[in-house]
Amino acid sequence: MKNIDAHNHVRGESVYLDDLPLQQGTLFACVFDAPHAHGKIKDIHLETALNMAGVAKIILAKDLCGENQIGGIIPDEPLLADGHVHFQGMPVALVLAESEETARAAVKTITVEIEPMEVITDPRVAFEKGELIIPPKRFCLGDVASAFKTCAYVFEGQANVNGQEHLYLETQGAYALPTEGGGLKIYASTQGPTAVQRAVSKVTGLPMHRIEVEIGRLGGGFGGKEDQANTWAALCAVGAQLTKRPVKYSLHRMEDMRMTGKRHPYSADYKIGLDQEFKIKAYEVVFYQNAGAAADLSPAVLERTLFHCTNSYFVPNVDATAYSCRTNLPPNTAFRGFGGPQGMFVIESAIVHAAEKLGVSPATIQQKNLLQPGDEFPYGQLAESEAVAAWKQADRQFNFEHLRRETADFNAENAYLKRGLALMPICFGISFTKTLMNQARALVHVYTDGSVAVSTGAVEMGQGVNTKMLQVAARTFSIPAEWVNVHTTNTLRIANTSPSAASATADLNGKATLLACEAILSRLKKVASEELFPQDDPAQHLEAIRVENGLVLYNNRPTALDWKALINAAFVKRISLSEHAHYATPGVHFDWTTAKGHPFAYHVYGIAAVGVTVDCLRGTYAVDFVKTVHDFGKSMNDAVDLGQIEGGIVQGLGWMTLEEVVYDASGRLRSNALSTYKIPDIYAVPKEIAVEPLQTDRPNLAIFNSKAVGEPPLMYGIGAYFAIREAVRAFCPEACPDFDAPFTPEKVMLSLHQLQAEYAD
Ligand code: LUZ
Ligand code: MOS
Repeated sequence: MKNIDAHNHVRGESVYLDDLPLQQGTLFACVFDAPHAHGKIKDIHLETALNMAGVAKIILAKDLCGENQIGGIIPDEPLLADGHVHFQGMPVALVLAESEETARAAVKTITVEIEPMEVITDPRVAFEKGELIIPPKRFCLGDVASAFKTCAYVFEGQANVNGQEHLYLETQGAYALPTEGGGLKIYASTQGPTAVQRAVSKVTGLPMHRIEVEIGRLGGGFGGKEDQANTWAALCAVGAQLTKRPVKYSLHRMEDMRMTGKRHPYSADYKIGLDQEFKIKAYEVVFYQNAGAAADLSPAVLERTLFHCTNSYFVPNVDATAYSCRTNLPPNTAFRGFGGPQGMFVIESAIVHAAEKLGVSPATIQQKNLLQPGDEFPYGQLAESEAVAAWKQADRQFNFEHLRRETADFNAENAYLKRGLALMPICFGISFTKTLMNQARALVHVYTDGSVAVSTGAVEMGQGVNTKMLQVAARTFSIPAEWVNVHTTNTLRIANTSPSAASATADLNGKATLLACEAILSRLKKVASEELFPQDDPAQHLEAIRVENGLVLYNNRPTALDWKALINAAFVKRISLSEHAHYATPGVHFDWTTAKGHPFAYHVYGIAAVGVTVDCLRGTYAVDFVKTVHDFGKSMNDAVDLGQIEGGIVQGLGWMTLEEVVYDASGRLRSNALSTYKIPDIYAVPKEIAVEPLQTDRPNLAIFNSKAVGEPPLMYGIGAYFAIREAVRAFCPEACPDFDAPFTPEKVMLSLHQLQAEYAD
């Protein structure tokens, strides 16, 4: 089935926040944000702005009716600066004006006097000074200390990986409308309807039942709107509450880039121990996460780094520690993979380090250590591993030896162009690591004309979740897709939502939709029995009755009833045609006192072979291919899933190659626009992306066995980093660049120039 949004998207008819018709009297918001990264506010000068024609109000922290607090996991984040600023871009004052232009012009006239304090941008410096967001987290398996003593080879090093700007096409924004009796209706571009509702409740002092949050769709989220959409919704809400007028804020790109957090940069120290046969016996790793100035989702992101620190390998002795370090950067936040990719980059670096020192291919070490079914993860869950199956199938379909030979032949023939090849196996746990978040609800109505309306807590952000929800209802009822409509996400219809995140949205909301449809269907079958066999006990016929393709069948034969007649009969009999269903993932649990449990419903596996060509004179490169065998379980929508995989791969490549977030020592974002922050464009995408489904029929907890697909493919992109490294070393075998992602063309050039300096010696 095609993505149901495709038609509207290509015609520009899909309705995003900025497309909503505005109510008369709407005010436009703009934030004055901190020009310094750390300091005490001495004075703020609002006079010029206040005197400008068209400026309706300027709101400061002291004006809020509720609490000046939007921290979700830890209450450490004021909505508006109160006395102190902690990062450049921190909201200080909210200007409301009759037009966007006036609001922005007024903001430009505001000045603030700040007594500067020390600015920390480096997580290791923050760690030295004891600036931790939460106490350290640690995973242990076996006994690393004694294991290292028995290892034939031990290697230690450092790996650094930078952040990433979400660059959703639609910037952050919200529109808040006062409702009768002092309530609020909020249109928000958020992955977390309930998170917005809670934040608005806190800062306005209104109970949650007075606040309605409505979401049509998002022009991308990627994690950037899991928590950080709250700020803009809360600001608009406060504005609407204090002025009794609608308030809208839709951020400019540069405001968005400057004021919002990104993927977390990490610095890590690793120590890896192998035996004679290159089996990994021990792995010790310490992660320093650059959390930024407030907790945001950093503690949860930190946990997922630990959950994925051994990627798809079995390591019998693991000691992994993670520190969430407070710096004076905008609070970093969820981003596709949620800390997992950073953990995986570090163990891949350790393996490549070992392979280079031992003079073997990294693939040799990777393959020998793949998780086998029944192996234990450092957090206690046992793997139902597909890692070996994916590797073998990829070798069969892509012929690794042939790819290696092609690469070597090319390199033998070319002096300045060099190719590199890397394999990147992945393993990603599906479920929110916080067990309570693994629940969802759906509301299904069948109307008297037979048409069906579905509401869930899922937010459509371009990932195609609405298409999947529609498929669940149409397939369960066995009616044509056109008879089903999936509606907006709204906190009045679906309460207490988990954010659309963790790749789990289709599973959680799809299962709730399935339960709702099944409940209605079972009532309908009873009605059908009563209609077809009025004299009999319905129980004796239920088994033989089926709804298929809009018809009611009895023992596989058509009856006088069709779907519409059945719905009508049920309505006449006063049988409920609506259902609100609740789903909670069974079997998941985790105990942080022991750091053990079964946090994930299942894992997604896969492997990519990534090939690149590096121009060793210019430092530029092209990704020639990404060939993957990917564990879909059994995809319920090939087109939607392929779109997720291609997008994820390119986003992962961007993170590992071109995209470089740069803050200077004063905490100012230098890569603050698309002229200075380079994301993959059509020319940077791989020339070939091949996606082969892993042939497996193992049952799983995914909706219709169609495994979660949102985040895992991003991590195939990590292969590009190591493929570029291979190419650099093909040009000059002694090259040993630091493990420091992204591998920008500048860094490729520098590693080649450093080498020339060494040759000169
Ligand atoms: N968000 C979250 C996530 O709150 N918890 C998670 O475990 C998670 N995992 C991936 C992406 N977002
Ligand atoms: Mo996410 S990183 O699944 O919001």
